[in-house]
Amino acid sequence: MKKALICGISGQDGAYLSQLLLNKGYQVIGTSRDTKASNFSHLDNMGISKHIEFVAMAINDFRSVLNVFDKIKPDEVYNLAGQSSVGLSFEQPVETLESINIGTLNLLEAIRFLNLNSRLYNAGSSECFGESTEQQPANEQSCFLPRSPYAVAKASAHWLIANYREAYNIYACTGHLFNHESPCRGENFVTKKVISSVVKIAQQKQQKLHLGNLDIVRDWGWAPEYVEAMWLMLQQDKADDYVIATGRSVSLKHFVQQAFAYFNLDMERYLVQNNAFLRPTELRCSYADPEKASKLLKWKAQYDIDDVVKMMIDDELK
Ligand code: GDR
Repeated sequence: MKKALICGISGQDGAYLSQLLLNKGYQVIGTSRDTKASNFSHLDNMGISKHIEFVAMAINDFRSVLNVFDKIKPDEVYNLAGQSSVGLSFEQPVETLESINIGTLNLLEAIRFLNLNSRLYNAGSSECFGESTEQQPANEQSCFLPRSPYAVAKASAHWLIANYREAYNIYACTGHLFNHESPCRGENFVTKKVISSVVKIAQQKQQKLHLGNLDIVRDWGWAPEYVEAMWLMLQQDKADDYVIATGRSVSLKHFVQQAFAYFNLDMERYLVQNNAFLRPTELRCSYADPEKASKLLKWKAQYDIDDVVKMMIDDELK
């Protein structure tokens, strides 16, 4: 039985990836900094916690990473750990760089030091590319122009993966996933905030929805299918980096409009633009070209943003 180690298992992607790997017959081992204090509610709700072995690991502590790798000797490692909020990275820049950069380096060093054959997936981000346009969407050849501490850290981690792959022949990949959403998203991300607020407004439990910049444009996809791309990256003959996205970008305004339209409500009556939610620097437009994944991984998104809005609302109403 193949062993998969999911570093940072408690979030949205950790939950869907665990489900996918268990269905494929893997032994799944999940890490979090403190397994006793962590919240594994997504895994509990999916009814899969009992099939997962949880181990405590602080990704920014080499001794801790080395111990876990030495004990488990995983076939596949998925690095989903570290800061995941772009907004929070402006408030916690040091923690962001430490958890993402030192964290990724510790995983690579553990594989190198123990001379393991583990294959490593590293969660990159569309944020690395900075601004892109419909005419020139970001792909694997695009240069990086990060615009937040989070994006700077993810760009640096990308190069660590690329360097260790070349220098030590480690099978390591970065997946630059564009925004991917689901009912398991935390409320600190805009899609979940919008969906749960619009549902409350429709049920007359909330008056207004406060948001920052409504003109931002993102490629929003469906998280449960994005984890399949992570797995596929580790099943190839050669390790490589990939952009994962739907190929369709829309504005936040469009997203919000769709959510209110579900209940036949007029967005303008409830929406408040609030500067408290603006970021010091903002990535305005993000467009993706996911052609390489389609050609080499045979992966293509089945759902786009309009499906995502509907599926998130349907779940919220359950
Ligand atoms: P993002 O996701 O920063 O793209 O990173 P988020 O949902 O936080 O923001 C998306 C865009 O919406 C704007 N926005 C608001 N955002 C939040 N959170 N709350 C608001 O009230 C609000 N109003 C407007 C933001 O400014 C931003 O432009 C996500 C994360 O999952 C990263 O980990 C991942 O790498 C990238 O997507 C791809």
